[in-house]
Amino acid sequence: MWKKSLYIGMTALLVFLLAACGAQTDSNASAAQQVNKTIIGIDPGSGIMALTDQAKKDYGLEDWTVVSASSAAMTATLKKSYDRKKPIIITGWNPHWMFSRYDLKYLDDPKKSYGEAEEIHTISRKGFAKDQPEAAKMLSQFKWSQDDMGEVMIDIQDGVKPKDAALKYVKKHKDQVAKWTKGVKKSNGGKVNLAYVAWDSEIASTNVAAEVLRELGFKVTLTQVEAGPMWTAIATGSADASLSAWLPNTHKTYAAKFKGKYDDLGTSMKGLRMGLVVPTYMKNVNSIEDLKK
Ligand code: PBE
Repeated sequence: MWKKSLYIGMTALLVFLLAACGAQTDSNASAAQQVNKTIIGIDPGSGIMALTDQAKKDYGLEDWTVVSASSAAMTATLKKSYDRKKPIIITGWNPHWMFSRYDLKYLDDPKKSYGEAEEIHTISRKGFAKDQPEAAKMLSQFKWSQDDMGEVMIDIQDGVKPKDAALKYVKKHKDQVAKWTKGVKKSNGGKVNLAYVAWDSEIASTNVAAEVLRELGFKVTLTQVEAGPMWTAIATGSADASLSAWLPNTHKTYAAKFKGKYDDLGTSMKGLRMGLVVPTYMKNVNSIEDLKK
């Protein structure tokens, strides 16, 4: 009998100890303790996951875990923690609707692991501009701001289908669409296959560009893939173009691997940002360096 109660006692102690070692909500605890040395990441092929690996080395955080999932899973986890004011660290980027929905802050990155002055590029397979010069011209003229993209992203986040959110944007911003389509001749069903990755920013841009091309008479198909396969699809010619290339830093490994096998049609957006992001209620952490404490 005493053996059994000792066993129960030991189990209770173990549970207590495990809980004590786990994530703490005590705001005096270090950020490392509060989140149990865990960062909520996104899809493994994304540039931000590679950059986070680099950040772990740069800041001596080798014993931290970066959970890889998808950007949808990351935002779901963020919402869960945020609603309960629980500590959480995520991999985040601009443009993204999460910054208008939640009060969040980037952790300072004095070692610049996440680079600077990132841009979104539109890339195409070799020969696309020759085969479909009008579509290529429109895609190279497609440029917008973070606020513009935000309109579409927020609608999608509110439950509007990406295609409908894109159509709404295109109808509302006729002047901008006129700039994108300036000098572009209409097509009679020319085919364009756009590859994209399911990041909120790229779901928005790809759907808007697709609707503009459709208005011009193109038959557009969208193919959703992971980051690596997206670059491969462009390099091998199985997709025509993609608005999902983040350069010069985020996708530098892919750009180097496929050098000479794709064309750069230009940038659609500039001044992007990436890094580790926390809710502003996590007051004791402001820099990635604070994670060492
Ligand atoms: N992102 C958004 C991507 C590019 C677009 C920052 C999540 C990445 O490869 O990390």
